[in-house]
Amino acid sequence: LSPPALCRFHGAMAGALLGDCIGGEFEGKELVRLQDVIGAVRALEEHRQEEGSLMYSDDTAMTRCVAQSLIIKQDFDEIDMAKRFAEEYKEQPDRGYGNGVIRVFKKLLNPNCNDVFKPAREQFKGKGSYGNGGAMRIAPIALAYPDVQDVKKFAKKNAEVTHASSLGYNGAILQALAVHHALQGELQKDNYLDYLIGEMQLLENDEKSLSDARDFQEFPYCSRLKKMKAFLTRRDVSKEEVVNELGNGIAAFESVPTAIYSFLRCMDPDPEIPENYNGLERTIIYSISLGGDTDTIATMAGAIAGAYYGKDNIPHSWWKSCEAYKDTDYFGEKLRDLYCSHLMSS
Ligand code: R7I
Ligand code: MG
Ligand code: MG
Repeated sequence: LSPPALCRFHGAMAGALLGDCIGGEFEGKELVRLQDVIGAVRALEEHRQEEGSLMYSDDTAMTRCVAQSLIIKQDFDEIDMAKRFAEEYKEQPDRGYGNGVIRVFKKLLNPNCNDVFKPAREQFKGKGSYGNGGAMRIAPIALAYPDVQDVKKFAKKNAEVTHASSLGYNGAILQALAVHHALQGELQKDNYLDYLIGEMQLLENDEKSLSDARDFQEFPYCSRLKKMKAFLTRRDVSKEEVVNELGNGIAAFESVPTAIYSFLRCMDPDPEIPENYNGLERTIIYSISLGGDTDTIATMAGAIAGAYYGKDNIPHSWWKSCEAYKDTDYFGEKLRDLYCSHLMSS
């Protein structure tokens, strides 16, 4: 068995960074015009933005922690992971973190904390967070493990350091599977979705998932993945429909499916997006144009598209505009080394 090409690992890390940095400007706006997003990327193409000047947010700050921990420990280590998240927050608290998760970091920073999963379990009156913070940072897990069972297991554990609600960590598992599968090569939309639906059906039928979902709707992930399948058979799906049916919010179930949809939809040209943009560029532009939690939806869509299309499809001018852009090559290379070493030992 041979590992995926290096350009896919580079692409996933760079795509995630682009989504966060370019999407950041639009975060929280409900109405984003496609023309404004295209205007923003044109500014990068025309070098109207200084090198490295688009700042990344908590999405990337945490993704970098995940990558660094995996690379240094050469495996998943929840204690090291939790420590990195908390230290990173302490050093740069103004990256735009969610309001709730800050309490987790503060508890993790207490030297008496000896169970790194406990602070997350105490969030939101013991229900745990359903925010998308577990999913937004998960790409490095998908890049480090060739075995899908490992991807699922460690995506869940990684998310559980901050997100104890199954609605939160199931989103992280779904996003990790979406990246992991896109990394493997050519894909057919229907098969890809059927595979994800199959995996989520198993997860969403466990007791805790059924009970956590009761406050919202039944099978929040599977129901959206199925809607998505119907959307993909139509050419006229409007932005309003996507936002209403799939969501564009800060909850994991209202953003992870939307990121996956953006990637799949943008495999085909879009009459409203100029033809000179490739599938990866289209994915970033489209996912931001949906408004809402734009940095996070675009970082997740960007990671999937980057894993699929590879770094050759990432425009140099976009990439170079992002803060710490050079690091994505380092992370991609080291994570692929780890992927290969796991492949050899299996
Ligand atoms: O999930 P999280 O890390 O936030 C990530 C988001 C991304 O958009 C980033 O770009 C950044 O902007 O933040 O942080 P949490 O604080 O765990 O969850 C985010 C928000 O979701 C919380 O601040 C709450 O508003 C909401 N939320 C909940 N509200 C009520 N009850 C999450 N879980 C609950 C809940 O159980
Ligand atoms: Mg953010
Ligand atoms: Mg966000």
